[in-house]
Amino acid sequence: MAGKRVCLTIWDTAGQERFHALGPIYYRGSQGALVVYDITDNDSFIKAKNWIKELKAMLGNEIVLCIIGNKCDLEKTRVIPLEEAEAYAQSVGAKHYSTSAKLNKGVEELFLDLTKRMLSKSTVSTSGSSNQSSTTSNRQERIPIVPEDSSNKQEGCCK
Ligand SMILES: Nc1nc2c(ncn2[C@@H]2O[C@H](COP(=O)(O)OP(=O)(O)OP(=O)(O)O)[C@@H](O)[C@H]2O)c(=O)[nH]1
Ligand SMILES: [Mg+2]
Repeated sequence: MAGKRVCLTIWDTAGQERFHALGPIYYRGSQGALVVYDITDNDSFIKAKNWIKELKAMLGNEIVLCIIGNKCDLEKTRVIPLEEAEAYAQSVGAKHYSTSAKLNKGVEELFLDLTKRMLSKSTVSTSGSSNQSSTTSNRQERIPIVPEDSSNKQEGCCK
């Protein structure tokens, strides 16, 4: 892209977002996040908003945020108006995209735009003052590893 070879490493939470505590494993050190909701499912939009809230609280402006309304092939049963989703995305500094994974619509455009946004962000952050350490390569190194306190051990989520 723009004369540069770009390799994206993509982590899919693959249903594990049910175990909310696992979230940081996916988003720490990431340059971009894709939060997907189903345009025919209000609950999925609420969950997407919660993820955006967490990503913003944990990573601030360090991450490029994409909010994706998927299943746009099911326009007839849409419950989340496009205007509402776009206005929400704008209000949180994210960008909204519409896709249909089923019909392969909008997916390539989404990844190309995300890559473009991440590249321009990394150029800005690396060309800024040298005492900034906001590039992803060194962000990973700052993850604290805290030993588990057995006296404070909670019941596991899987019983
Ligand atoms: N009509 C339509 N159905 C879709 C589309 N994308 C996914 N689906 C269907 O929606 C259901 C859920 O899709 P998944 O890809 O399993 O969703 P997911 O969010 O990755 O689910 P987890 O990996 O379990 O978190 C499946 O039945 C898919 O076939 C789409 O663009 N249009
Ligand atoms: Mg999945």
